[in-house]
Amino acid sequence: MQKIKSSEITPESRYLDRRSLLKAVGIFSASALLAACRGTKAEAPTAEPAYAPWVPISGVTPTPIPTPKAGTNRPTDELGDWATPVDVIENYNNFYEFSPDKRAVARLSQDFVTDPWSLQVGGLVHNPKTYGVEDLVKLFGEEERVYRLRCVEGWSMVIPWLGFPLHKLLADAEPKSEAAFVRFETLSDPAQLPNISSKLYEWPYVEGLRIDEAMHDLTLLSTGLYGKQLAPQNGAPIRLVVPWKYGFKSIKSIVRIDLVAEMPISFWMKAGPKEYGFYSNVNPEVAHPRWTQSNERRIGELERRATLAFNGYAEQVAHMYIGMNLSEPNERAEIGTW
Ligand SMILES: Nc1nc2c(c(=O)[nH]1)N[C@H]1C(S)=C(S)[C@@H](COP(=O)(O)O)O[C@H]1N2
Ligand SMILES: [Mo]
Repeated sequence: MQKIKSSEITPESRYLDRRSLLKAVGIFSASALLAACRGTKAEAPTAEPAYAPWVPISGVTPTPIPTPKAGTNRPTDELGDWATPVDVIENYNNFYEFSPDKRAVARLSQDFVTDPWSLQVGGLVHNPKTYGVEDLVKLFGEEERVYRLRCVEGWSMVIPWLGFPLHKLLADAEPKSEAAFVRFETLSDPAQLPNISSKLYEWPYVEGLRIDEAMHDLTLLSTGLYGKQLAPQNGAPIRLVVPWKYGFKSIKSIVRIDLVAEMPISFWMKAGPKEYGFYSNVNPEVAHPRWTQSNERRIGELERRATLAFNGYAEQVAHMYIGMNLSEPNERAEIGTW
């Protein structure tokens, strides 16, 4: 695997410029300094440049979200936790093609054109096909799945997704026997995605799953949330949801899905090979090099809560990782059958 040094991604001069700029406008908080210093110089860019995850956003104590009253349309997950309110889900987003600023993505993505949209499925399959996104729900149906989303930065939400299991689409494509991984790619249209001009990252956003992970019934292609179509900021018109992995695996606004023989190198593996690995299963035992993963902030709650192994889905998915060294950061060591 080719590793890209952070020095190649972020030239020193650029880094210093950004620092002095931030200093000049007076927004260089202690936490930002910490994240920025570590994130760009010695190491790789971070998924969270603005604040360290154990510090509340902008130093402000978040307003607790009251427990919904009976009769509201907020469902709970299978652990009994309330879904995060829809306006929070739609206004706190990681979507780097628009901006690394989570609170700016909703605004910047308002005019994103998601109709017409085609999804190309190919690679090592017997039945390559290009689908109009409007046909997908007709072909594969739509169901609600209330899943936890745990971002690698240390926050989480509960989201009532609409969608269909990816295995339905894969069955239609008929993977060849050599297909061992699935590679996903986001749209990379510079006219629509302002931040893909950023040289800090290598575009398009790419993600991957091992084929058994992709075939797992929890793995969803999502077309909506809270009973309506996805907003652009949440990855319209179609995005992946893999609830037992860190949120960055759940790639948004997908245009291509390819069955491949080799492990795909993902966007974050390129951006920070020491920090983000292929498997990236939620694991409270393995710290990120710059922060703990043992706990998380459920958006809307004051107290941090313990992070669960495989984000609470261990019973369903842990068997897929038997024989792998899960204590290795990023779980890159491949032992066993793969
Ligand atoms: N194409 C693309 N997909 C992406 C991202 C991104 O920057 N670009 N961010 C990821 C990260 S880090 C997270 S936590 C989730 C956030 O999904 P949400 O905004 O719908 O909650 O999307 C993931 N999918
Ligand atoms: Mo994330």
